[in-house]
Amino acid sequence: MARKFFIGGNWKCNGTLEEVKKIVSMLNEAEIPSENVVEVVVSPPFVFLPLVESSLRPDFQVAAQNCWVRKGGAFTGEISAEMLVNLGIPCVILGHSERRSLLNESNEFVGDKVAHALSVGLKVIACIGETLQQRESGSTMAVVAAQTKAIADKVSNWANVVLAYEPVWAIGTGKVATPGQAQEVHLELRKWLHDSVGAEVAATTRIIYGGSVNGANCRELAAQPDIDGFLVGGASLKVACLLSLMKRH
Ligand code: G2H
Repeated sequence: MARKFFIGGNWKCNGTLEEVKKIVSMLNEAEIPSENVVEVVVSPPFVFLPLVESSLRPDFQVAAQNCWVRKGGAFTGEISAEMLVNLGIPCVILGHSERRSLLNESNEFVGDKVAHALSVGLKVIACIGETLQQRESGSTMAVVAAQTKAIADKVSNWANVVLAYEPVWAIGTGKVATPGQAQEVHLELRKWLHDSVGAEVAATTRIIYGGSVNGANCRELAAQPDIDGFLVGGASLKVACLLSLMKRH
């Protein structure tokens, strides 16, 4: 089965109410390839989720940028996966490197979060990726395999998981991985999934790339056989840039 190309826009901690309304209305008016060709998900900050969910065109989906590791309760400041489901939010980004590094989210914690989010019916964009120091010391594959294993240890059904390979050194730096660098890791990840999880999961799971993707560099990356889409940060806030990504992949 062909893997449908996936474009996620991660707005991170950006935007005012007015800016978000403007982005949504520009996306709504845009002519883009049909949803049969590309799956589009935008991920606003929590406070804008209901607005975006209720006003965004129905062929695009909405994702939260995080959720709590288990059922809600006395966890001040957290948002539970159940709340997202209750709001009609279908998807969540988990394990982003900004949370791994700034908030000390461990591989095991991310694995638990992925498992819990899936268990309540959310789709998950699970992020993995190595730092520059890890790449330079030759441990890229060991790092991303350990991050993926922590998810695989807790998850048996991968149907609702998209794996996002985001090398930390490429995130928000303007220093995008070359198509060859990204393809090499995606291929190794697919092999890892094949050997450690199963042939069907390896063949069907979308592995998307994130890290300084924009309209100018996306075409060559998208042409790589194991790159099934993008998770886009900065460029996704510029609607023209996001649209050019959808049209050019
Ligand atoms: C990585 C990416 C989106 P950017 O965080 O997930 O951000 O495209 O700004 O590098």
